[in-house]
Amino acid sequence: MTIKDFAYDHPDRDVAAFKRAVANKLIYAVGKDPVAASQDDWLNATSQAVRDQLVERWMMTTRANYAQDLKRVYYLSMEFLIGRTFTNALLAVDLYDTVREALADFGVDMAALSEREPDAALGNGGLGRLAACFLDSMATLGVPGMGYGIRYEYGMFRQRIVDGQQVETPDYWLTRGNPWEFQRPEVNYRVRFGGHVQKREGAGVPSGAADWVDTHDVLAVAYDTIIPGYGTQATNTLRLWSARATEEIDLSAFNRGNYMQAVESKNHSENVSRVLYPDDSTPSGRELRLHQEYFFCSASVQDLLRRYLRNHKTFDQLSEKVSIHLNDTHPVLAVPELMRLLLDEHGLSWDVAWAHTQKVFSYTNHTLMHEALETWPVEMLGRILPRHLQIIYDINAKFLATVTQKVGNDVELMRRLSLVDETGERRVRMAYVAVLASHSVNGVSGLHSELMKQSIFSDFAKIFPERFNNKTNGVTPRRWLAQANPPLAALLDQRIGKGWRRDLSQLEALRPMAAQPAFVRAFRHAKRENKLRLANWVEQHLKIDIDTDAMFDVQVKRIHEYKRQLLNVLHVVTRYHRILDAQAAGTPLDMVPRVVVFAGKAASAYAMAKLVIRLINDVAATINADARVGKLLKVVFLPNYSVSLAEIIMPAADLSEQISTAGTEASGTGNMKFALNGALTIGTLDGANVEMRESVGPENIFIFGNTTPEVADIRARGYQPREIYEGNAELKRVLDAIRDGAFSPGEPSRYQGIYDALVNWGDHYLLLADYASYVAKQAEVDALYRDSDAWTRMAILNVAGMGVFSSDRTIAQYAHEIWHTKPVVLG
Ligand code: 4GP
Repeated sequence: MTIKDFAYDHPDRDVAAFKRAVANKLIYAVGKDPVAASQDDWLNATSQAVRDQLVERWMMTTRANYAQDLKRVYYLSMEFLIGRTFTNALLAVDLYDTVREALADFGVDMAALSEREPDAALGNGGLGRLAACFLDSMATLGVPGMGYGIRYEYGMFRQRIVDGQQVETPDYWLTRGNPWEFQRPEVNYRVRFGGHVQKREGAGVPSGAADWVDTHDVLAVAYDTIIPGYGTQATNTLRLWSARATEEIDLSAFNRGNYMQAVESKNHSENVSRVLYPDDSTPSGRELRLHQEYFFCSASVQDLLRRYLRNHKTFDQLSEKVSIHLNDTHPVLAVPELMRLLLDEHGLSWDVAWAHTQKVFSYTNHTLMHEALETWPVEMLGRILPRHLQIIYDINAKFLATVTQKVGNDVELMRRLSLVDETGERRVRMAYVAVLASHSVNGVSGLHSELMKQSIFSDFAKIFPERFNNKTNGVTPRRWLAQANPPLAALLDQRIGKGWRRDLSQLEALRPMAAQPAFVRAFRHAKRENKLRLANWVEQHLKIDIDTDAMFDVQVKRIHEYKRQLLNVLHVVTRYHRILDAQAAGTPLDMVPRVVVFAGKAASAYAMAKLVIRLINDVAATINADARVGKLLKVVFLPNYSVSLAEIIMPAADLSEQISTAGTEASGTGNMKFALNGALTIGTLDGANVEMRESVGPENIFIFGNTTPEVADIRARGYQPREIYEGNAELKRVLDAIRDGAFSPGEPSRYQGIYDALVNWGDHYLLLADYASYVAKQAEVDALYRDSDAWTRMAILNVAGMGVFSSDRTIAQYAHEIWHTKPVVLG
């Protein structure tokens, strides 16, 4: 029986049929009379009708995966920053116009509907968004796989700006239900915590097996979302786990009439999947986080073993059929969990289990920041996951023994290599567990992968040089060009055809068009439409009027000191002073008008990042209210940065700010999205900026600042930011203005801390060292912008050079070089 035998008639591209499908959903699934239906009801009904189009493909793909017994990739990630699904799904099934017309016939505006869909913000930043782009590319390339993560009820917090300051509010994104997910109550696993370990003894018991007893258990219940591929029938699944209490309520308490206590323990268990940790590159020492990590690792590993065992009687073929990819260290507990299951539940010997483990796992590192490298106190691990701590100890002991065998007893080396950091409170270094257990360890840009080998993993890179490799990040052209930028997408379709959506290297064909005046005009026209769209958003939400002729100079990303939003602010204030000086002197000022746009969230506990947000808002308020400035300079901070807001911002940018201290940004992906949408980049030689420069040509990108070796050199020589401050009058004036309350007259000392951090406390990220070269480069940017044809030609060449930054290219490399998977064949 094929799935088609059961499938009901497809509306395909037939508007009347789709109208019937939507009306059916509205009446029978949502339970609403069309005359009484709200916008949200229509969105819900339409989403379900669109989802139906995906289900058949999904079942076909799943059947084919089983029939072909293909190797599957399990992508384990604490974060999937998906954003909205509706438009993405419409484009995938090629029903965009059909659905728009069908809804229009009902008097419903599809654009307004799609704006009502909440973002699935199950991630903090780059790492989570990368995971979402990867799912899209894996489906599109037919890589049999599955994303595993947590179904947080509260996603990334919503950011409001109140009196210039970030205020966090909870993001309960499921208020109106989620039409895209399928709850699978029958797919559930017991996840255990606490208790203690008993050695298992007796004849036939493999050495090392143990029993973990007296645990508190939580159930992990699966929720599945279909991930459609583009231009293919292939789909994948994102399986997210939600926590349920194992016992609905505590019956004895209930019988004693203590209702509150009865539900309390249930609530406690279910807290595990309640909320996403709003941290980015900061450690979170909270026990709940450890529970979350183990919760989803355990459920995922149990689930994938169950699937494997459906088709296989022994574990001999495990590594031929299963790849488990660790998206950073958050899922590393999957390593001792797999070992535990193989040893204790399936009776394998240690050596066999460990050999499987090493063949199955691979790991991506996303940051070199020392403070972001996860470690767990031995005491906490031992209390919450006693069996896993034992297993980690055993892995460590065996590893150190083999090293000793090779190099002799080098105590210092052992101390550095040990999975347990013994300095101070003993802690397990999760990144080391990942490196040791994986056959592949990759960074996310050429520069980062090199630095990773030289810094955090230098000892391991000497022992296992063959494990380390690079996979430069990419972004999906479906969401970040086709969906986000309809005017440019339409222009590309007309000039180079539609194939770029699945093969982004086709953008190369644009190169000669940079010399064609008609194309240059059309390209500029598309940019203008996008700028208008953003200007409307700003007018609507912030009541600020921005000029679309001005250069849109944009920096949007998480707020973090290393990303140096503050350096951007120093430049803004420099321009402000220049405008005031010219006004005062009555001299004409030939300055390119700019709208400087910021957006991004600060981790809720990161005081300095929050202070930077406040400064940006204070500077914006001062400059925007200063009549002397006029149209020359506007500053806007767009609140609540999100995937859906990024889709409006990226296409509208003229200039993309990628200005992190060299050696700190692992890759960046925003840098790619901007350039793909025709913005020029001003940036340091950091992360993937380095490869972008190669790809678009050094003459088509504005690179400034100290390089990674220069940064190291400056630090080694004893960096003295105060000398730079004293020696640069313009910079000094900017910093003094910030320090003295020019932007915070009601509280003049508000930004003393920022001044001190830069001038007196060492300027850790070398803003002052890069200031002069940044400001000089900005002058070159201005000069080019005055020649709008030259600017647009360069923007076109940037788009033309971005083919290599498709996540399809990245995933093809992962599939070929790390996972060794073959694509599914659909009949
Ligand atoms: C980010 C990195 O900071 C960014 O450079 C990179 O592009 C992105 O991962 C994807 O690889 N890291 C995080 C994190 O988001 O939480 O560490």
